[in-house]
Amino acid sequence: MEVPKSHPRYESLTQRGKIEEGVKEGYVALVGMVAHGRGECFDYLMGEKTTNTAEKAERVAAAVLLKAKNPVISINGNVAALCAREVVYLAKSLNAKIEVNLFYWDEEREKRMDAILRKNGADEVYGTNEEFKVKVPNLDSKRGRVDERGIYNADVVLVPLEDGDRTETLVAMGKTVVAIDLNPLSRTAQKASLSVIDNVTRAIPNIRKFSDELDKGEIDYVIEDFNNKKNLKESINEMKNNLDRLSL
Ligand code: PTJ
Repeated sequence: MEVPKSHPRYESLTQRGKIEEGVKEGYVALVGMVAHGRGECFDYLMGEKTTNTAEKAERVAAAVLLKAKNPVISINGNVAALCAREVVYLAKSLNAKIEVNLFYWDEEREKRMDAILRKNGADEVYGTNEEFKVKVPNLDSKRGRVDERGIYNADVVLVPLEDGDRTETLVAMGKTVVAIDLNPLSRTAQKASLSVIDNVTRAIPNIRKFSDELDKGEIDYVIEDFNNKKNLKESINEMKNNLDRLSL
């Protein structure tokens, strides 16, 4: 459906349309619609804009990714539908790999993911070749099969819209996990090394902007000066304060 730009819910309806299109094209899981709806609800609570705490975390995410030796951006169906091109831009600016990782895995979806990422400018896509797949320890879901050239050997993994199990496993493997999740209470947000509580459609371009702006000399300081647990708590307070304002 064509949404007129003047519609007050233009942005939200456009995102829904992209998810719907992805389902029709066979690369977004049907359950991806449910996940998107949950995200919308939290986005509403935070005022559908990047909050101060999210912006802080996005700047640190850029610093962590710039400092990484082998950074990898993990992509699932929803992320590909919402912002495949922005992910490719970010990967290029960070010299990071893009790896397809699906919870509701099937071969056909994986192929379609590969195609959609290449259509959006990716030169190389990891995680779509059986030859290089290895299993991470203690994770039985399909997410546990990763590319040995990518996530398996990554030091930093950016995981937008993730499930908590894998975040926990990757952290236990000694990796720095940067999660993007609108729900600050999710296990992913709680277990990640760095939690960006924002819509992936805003977070990815913001991280790229910060990665372009950050001076090499300030990277270590930006990382050391940040306390994830504290910032996460503040992000919950921001939602609370936003509700208080609205209920006055
Ligand atoms: O493509 P697949 O097979 O890997 O499946 C992807 C989904 C997203 C369906 C799968 O990972 C899943 O079921 O995820 P969950 O457990 O529902 O978690 C999704 C999380 O992402 C929830 O905490 C949502 O609040 C959050 N979320 C949804 N939309 C967005 C979001 N976070 C950031 N930006 C969004 N646009």
